[in-house]
Formats: sequence, C-alpha cells, structure tokens
Amino acid sequence: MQATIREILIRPVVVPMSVPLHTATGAVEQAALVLIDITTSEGVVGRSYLFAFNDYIQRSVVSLLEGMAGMILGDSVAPFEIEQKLRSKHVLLGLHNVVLFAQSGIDMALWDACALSQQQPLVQLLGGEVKPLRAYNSKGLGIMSPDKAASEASQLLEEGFNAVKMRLGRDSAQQDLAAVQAVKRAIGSDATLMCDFNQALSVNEAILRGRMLDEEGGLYWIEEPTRAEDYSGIAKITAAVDTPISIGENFMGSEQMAEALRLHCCDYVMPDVQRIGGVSGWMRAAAMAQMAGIEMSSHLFPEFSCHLLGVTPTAHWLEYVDWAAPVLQQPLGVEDGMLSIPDRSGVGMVWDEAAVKCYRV
Ligand code: SMN
Ligand code: MG
Repeated sequence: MQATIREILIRPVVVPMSVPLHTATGAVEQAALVLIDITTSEGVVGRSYLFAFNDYIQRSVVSLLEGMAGMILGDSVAPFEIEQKLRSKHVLLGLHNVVLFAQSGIDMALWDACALSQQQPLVQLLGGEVKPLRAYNSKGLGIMSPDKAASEASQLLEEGFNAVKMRLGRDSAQQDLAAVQAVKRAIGSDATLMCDFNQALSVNEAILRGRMLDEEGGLYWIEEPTRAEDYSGIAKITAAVDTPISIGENFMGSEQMAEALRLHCCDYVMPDVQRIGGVSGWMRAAAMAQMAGIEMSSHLFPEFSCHLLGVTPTAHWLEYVDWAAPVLQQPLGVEDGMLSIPDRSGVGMVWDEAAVKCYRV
C-alpha cells in the first residue's frame, strides 16, 4: 500500500549569510528560509526548504504552505497526484510566484520522502547515479568596488572552485568594465567567470554593455541582462551580443521555459527548482532542454539541484551557495571545482535542530 501524508511541519528561519550579496536590484544580507518536513504514514520524513527573500514574503509563503498542507493531509505520497490537485485548487489565482514556491516546496519534500523510503539518493531514484558535477561559487561578488571584487573573487576560488559569478549593473558601463577587469586579473585566465545583471538594464543598454563585454572577452555567460519576461527583448540582445546569454531563474513553471525555448531567446537556461515546479517541474524542464539541445544549469538550492542536474541530459553548471548550510547537519562537499552529489538516502539533508531552534522566527 502506498504511504500517505501524516503531518506537515512548516518552520520559518532567518540565517546569517557567510558573504552578503548586493545585486543591482537590492541587497541580500540574511537568508529568510522556510523549512518543510513531511512525515509519512511509514514514519519517513521528507524535507525541503524555500528561499523567501525577506520577512513579509516569508510570512506569505508560510501561510500558503499552511493552506496547502490542509488540503493534502491523508493523501498518497504521490508527487504527481499532489501537483495536479494543488494546481487545480490555485488555477483561478494563477500558478505563479509565491504560490508556485509553496507548491514546489511540497513537491520537493515529497520526492525526498519517496527516495528516503527506497533508501536511495534522489538522483538514483530518478534513474541516475551519484557523481561529481562542475560547480561555480556564487556566494558573493555583488556590486562593490573593483578592488574589493578582486579580493573576494580570489577568496571564493580558494574554497575549492575554478569558477565564480560576479554581479554587474553598476550606474555606468565603465564601472562594470573596471570591476570585470579587476576580477579577471585576480582569478587568472584558467578560471571561469560568469556575470549576472539581475535584470537591471534596458534592452538597448544591455546590447551596449554586452558588446563592451564581448570586446573585453573572458566572460562565460551574461545572465538576465534585462527584464526576465521580456523574451523578445532578450532575443534581440542574444542576437546582437556574442557572449552567451543565460536566463531562467525567473521561469515560473516549466510552461514559461517552454515559451522562452519556442522563441529561441537565449543561449543557456538555468531554472530554479523553487520556481520551475519542484522536482516534477524540473524533470519536465530537463526534457525540454534536451529536445531544444540547450545547456541547462541550476539556480540556488544546490542540495536539491545536484540530484536534478545528475539526471539532466544537457546538464551544464551547478550554482553553489551555502545559504542553507547554517541549519544543515552535513554541508555539501566541493573539491577541485566539482561538487559531489551526497551518497546518502533521499536528498541528504538533515536539519541541525539546535541551529533551527536558534534561527527560528
Ligand atoms: C540571485 C538570485 C536570487 C537571490 C540572490 C541572487 C542571482 C543569482 O540572480 O543568479 O544567483
Ligand atoms: Mg541570477
């Protein structure tokens, strides 16, 4: 008999970040997370967490999760069935943003429970195997002076990486260029350097800065140069700039990724498991990326993303951040630029309960 959902525990925490992140559209200095524990009738506890940006969004995510939890208690531990049910309940509101975060978080915890009950790592349950994946360190390198960016970039590489991502989108193109040049000098030509504008530019300004970066050389991708949903504007930038353009952290559901791929608007995609629809949404996105022949990276949530990239046919780069590390018993291991998928049952996340108590909101 299939296990059922016995209890859902939802706990907001605010944890310190080892390196604060200042993007072109705002600063992230603490991580507001929501921890989800789903206990099944077999006594298995599936876990996931969501990243809620700040206190008032965190409160709405908790409230959405509580509402959804009430709808699925007693149901089978069947991520597909639960997804269909929750979608049908929220379709009038729209399956976007925080509603999707909450649905994704439940989906992720359910998949963890499925893998735990089979005593297999999630990657193995999905048909793959435990293996190392190439990862870049995305923890810091926000909008800061060229000198500070140079020293922070070197520090981030020293944590065991060969690749880092810096944020761009300063007031002037010249300021961005000075920061890129300083970071390139600091990390050397063997390291890989990505950059992220966090949607800060107009389409025309993105083309100007993109061509400037083409000329400078050495950037592996340019991420979110303009408003995330402006697929025709992004297509213009992609056509005008040689450096590959990457988007995807703001795909709200795999349907939006389908639309972006249909329009051939970018060179690379990088969905976020909390917005693409959890593990279930990711698997559909991975199939679409394979059909489109486009490289797919992950956004945040390295604990989940590593299992998912492990079964993504066009897997590209894993984005590493350590934002959940303060509440985890065993942090992820990185060596020589490679992150190992944990060889443990499920996703491999167990909360450090003393830390959860300390950071609980
Ligand atoms: C990012 C996204 C969300 C929070 C902070 C930073 C950034 C990234 O766009 O890609 O890491
Ligand atoms: Mg980004």
